[in-house]
Amino acid sequence: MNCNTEKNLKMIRIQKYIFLLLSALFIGNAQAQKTEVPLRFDHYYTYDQVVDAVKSLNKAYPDLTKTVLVGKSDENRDIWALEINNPKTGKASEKPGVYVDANIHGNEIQAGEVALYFADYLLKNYGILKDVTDILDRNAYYIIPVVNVDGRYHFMADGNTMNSSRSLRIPKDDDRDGLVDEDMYDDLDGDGNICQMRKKVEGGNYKLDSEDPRIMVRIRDGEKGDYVLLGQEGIDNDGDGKINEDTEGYLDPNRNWGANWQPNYVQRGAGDFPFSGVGLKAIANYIAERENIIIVYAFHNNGGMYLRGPSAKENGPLSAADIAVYDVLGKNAEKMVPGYRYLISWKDLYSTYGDFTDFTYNTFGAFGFVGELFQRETETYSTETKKETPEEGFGRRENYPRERELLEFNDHLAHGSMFKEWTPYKHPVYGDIEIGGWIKYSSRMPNTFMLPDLVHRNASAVIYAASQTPDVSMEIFKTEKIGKNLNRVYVRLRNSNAISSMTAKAAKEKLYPQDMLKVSGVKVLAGGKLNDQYTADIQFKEYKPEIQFLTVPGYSTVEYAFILEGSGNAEFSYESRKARNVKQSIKL
Ligand SMILES: [Ca+2]
Ligand SMILES: [Ca+2]
Ligand SMILES: [Ca+2]
Ligand SMILES: [Ca+2]
Ligand SMILES: [Zn+2]
Repeated sequence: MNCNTEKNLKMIRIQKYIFLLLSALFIGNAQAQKTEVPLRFDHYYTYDQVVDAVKSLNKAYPDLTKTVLVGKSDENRDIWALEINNPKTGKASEKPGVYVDANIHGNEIQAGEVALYFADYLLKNYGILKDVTDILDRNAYYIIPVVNVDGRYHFMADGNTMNSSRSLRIPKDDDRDGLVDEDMYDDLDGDGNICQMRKKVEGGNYKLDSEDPRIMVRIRDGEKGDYVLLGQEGIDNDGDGKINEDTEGYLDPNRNWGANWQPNYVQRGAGDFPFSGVGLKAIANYIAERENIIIVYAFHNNGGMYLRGPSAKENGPLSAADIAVYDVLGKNAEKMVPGYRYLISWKDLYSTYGDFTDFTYNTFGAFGFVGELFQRETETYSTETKKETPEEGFGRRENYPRERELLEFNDHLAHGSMFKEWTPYKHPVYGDIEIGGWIKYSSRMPNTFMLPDLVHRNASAVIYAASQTPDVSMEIFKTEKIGKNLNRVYVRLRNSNAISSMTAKAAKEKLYPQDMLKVSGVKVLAGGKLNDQYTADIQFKEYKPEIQFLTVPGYSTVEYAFILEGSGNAEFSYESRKARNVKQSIKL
C-alpha cells in the first residue's frame, strides 16, 4: 500500500466519521421534532417516542403543563411525568390531585397510550369542551405514561412474546444455577417476535387442524400425531440441556410496593424487599410529595376490567363509605367501556401482595383503580361468551373454534399482520423445524385500527372520575343571638361530587391530619357537629372547639354549630389535603 492510498483511506475514514457524527446529530434532532401535537393513536409509541410526546405536549402547552423527571430505571432510562395544572385557577398542590400511570408491566404497552391520550385530550380540548375545561381548571394531574420504561423499551426493540418483557430489568437467577438471565429467548429468525417452534416427527403428540393447518391440535388417545411443539423460539444458550430457562428478571413491578408485601416464596415476582427497583422507589417518593392526590388510575392489560382493592382478602373489607365512592366510579366505567366489568381484585380475580393501588390507598388515602385494558372478544363477533382469563397469554387454552376465529380476524381485518406463518428453520439442536404463531402485538392489546376507540373510552372513564373529585363549598346558614355578646352560628359544608374529601380508611387510621373546620377571630366557647338545627342538638367537642375534625362524604353535607363570644369578624375555614380549602367570614 503506498503512502497516498493510506492517506486517502485515512481521509475517507475521517470523512465517514464526520458524516456519522453529523447524521447522528441530525437524526437526534429529527427525532426530537418527530412527535407532533396533537398526538396520534394509529400506532404504538416506542419508549423514545413516549418521552418525546411528553416533551412535545409540554412545548405545545407551556402554560398548562410541566415535565418532571421522576427518576431513573434500573437500566438508567428516564421516567417522566407530565403534570397538568392551570396556575390561573390555583396552585396544583391546592387542588384535588388526579394521578394516572400505565405500563408498569413492560409488555402492556397500550396502557401508555391511554395515559398519553388522556393528557393530549385534556389539553387539546381545554377552552373548547366545557366538561374538559372545568375538570382541567379544578384539578391537578400527574401522569406517568410509562412506569416500566425498560420493559417497554425492550418489548418493542427486542424479540419477545406477548407475555415477556414484563419484569423490571433486575437480573435474577430463575433456575438457581449461579448465573443470571443466562438463557433468554432467542429471536432465531430475527423478526422481532418470539414465536413457537414445531417439528414434524413420526409419533408426535400434535396434528394439524383439518380446517386451518396453522393451528396445532393435541391428539386424543388412539389418534396418530405427526408434530411436536418445542416451545418458544430459543436455543440452549448456556448448554445446560434446557432452553429459555432463565429469561429477563423476573421481578414483577406490581408485587413490590410497600403494602402487604410478601417474599418470593409466597408470591413469585417479589424482590428481596419492598420497593425493589430504583424506578419504583422514585415513583413512591413522587407520589408521597404530592399529598393532594385523591384518585389513582393504573392502566394494565388485559381482560376488560376496572379493579378496585383490596388486592388480598386480609387487606379488607373496605368501609361502606369508601365502597360507595368506588361503586359510583366503577359502575360508570362499566357503562363507558362496553364489556368491561367493575370487580374486586382478590375476590373476583386473585390475591396479590405488594400491589400498587393498595399501596396508594393504604398509605396516602387515595382511591385507586386498575384498568385492565382490552378484550380479545371485541375483535370478532363471536357467539362464544367465554372470557379469557386475564393476565394469561393466548394459546395456553386449547379452544380451537376460538383460535380459528382469531385467525380469520388476522386474515380479514389485520391482513396477516398478527400471525407469523410457519416457516422452515434449521435449529442447532432440533434440526429442521418450523417457526410460527402469534406475534407479540397480536394479543393482550388491540390491533392499531382499534386503538383510538380503546384509548378514548378508557380516558373518558378517568375524565368522569376527575369530574367527581371533592368539591366542597361552605355556607354559614344561620346565626342566632343567644345571649349578651353570645351567638350560635351554623355552618354547612357541602360536597357536590361523588368522591369524599377523605377516604374512610385515611380518617380511621389517621394516615394524615384529618380535614378541619377552624374558627378564628372571636372566642369559641363551644362547638361541634350539628345533629338537628331545630332543637340545637349539637355533639360538642370537649377540647379545642375551634378546630373540628371531619370528612365531607360524596354528595353530602355536614353541619357544625359554634357558640361564639364577642363581636367582630368570625372567620371559618375548611382545610383539606385533598379537597380545596374554603373560607368564609361573618360580622358579629
Ligand atoms: Ca440461571
Ligand atoms: Ca432470570
Ligand atoms: Ca422470531
Ligand atoms: Ca439453557
Ligand atoms: Zn399488568
